[in-house]
Amino acid sequence: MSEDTIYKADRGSEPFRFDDKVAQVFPDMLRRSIPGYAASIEAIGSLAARYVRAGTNCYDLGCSLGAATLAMRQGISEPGCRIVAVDLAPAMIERCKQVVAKDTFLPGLMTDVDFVLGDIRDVEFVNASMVVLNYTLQFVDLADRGALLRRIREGMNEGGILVLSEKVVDENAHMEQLLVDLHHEHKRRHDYSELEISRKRAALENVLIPETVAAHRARLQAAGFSHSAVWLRYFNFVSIIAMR
Ligand code: GEK
Repeated sequence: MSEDTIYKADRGSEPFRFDDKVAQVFPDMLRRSIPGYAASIEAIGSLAARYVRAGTNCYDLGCSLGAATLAMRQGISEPGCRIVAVDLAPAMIERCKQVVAKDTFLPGLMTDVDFVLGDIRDVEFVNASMVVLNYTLQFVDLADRGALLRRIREGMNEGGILVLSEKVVDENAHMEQLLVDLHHEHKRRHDYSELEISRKRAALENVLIPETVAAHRARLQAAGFSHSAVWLRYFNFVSIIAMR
């Protein structure tokens, strides 16, 4: 796994982009930056085993290098399914194809994967039993998030599930400061320097827009999901399951 050294360099005021440099070091970046990331991937596999029905579609929205796609594929135990893996960044989707092509885990079921280079706001959702937004909605314009979730819900079958993982903010300023401090401490423990942490933070300003857990759950309810629950929280990162 290539080491993420991107913000060892001064990149000036350049906003964060999912380019080739980022794609090359992405697994290391996510592992060291997102507390709970590995747990989210593991649970996506378990949830796929429970909720994906025969002959249905699964969507990995903002798939990056396909970690959630592989977890779903390894978890699915029903025949005739299809996974649609979507990402806006050419560097990500190209590498994702290579990663998935090398997946040799499965003894029997080889669920097909369709790769889509495009915006998740343009995807048509049909016959879906599982939809994954693993740390992706936070990059979508705030104004578009509600409509996207409504369309996802409309394309889901009864009993289908959505996994929504996000960086969040706390309503309380003191709590928010504590959670940010703990996250930065976590990054220092994973060998990011103070300078790398502050450069990355500046680059993500206005690119990654976090919301409160309450805002996410209210939007899910407004989109028509019957209920939702936070199943993972690690500092200011959460993962929510919502049921159709
Ligand atoms: C994982 N889910 O490993 N349409 C399509 N893709 C988008 C959009 C959009 N509108 N906006 C952002 N992306 C992955 C990790 S990373 C999380 C997801 C992170 C894509 C973007 O190109 C990137 O690949 C991904 O969403 C977000 O489980 O970097 O913190």
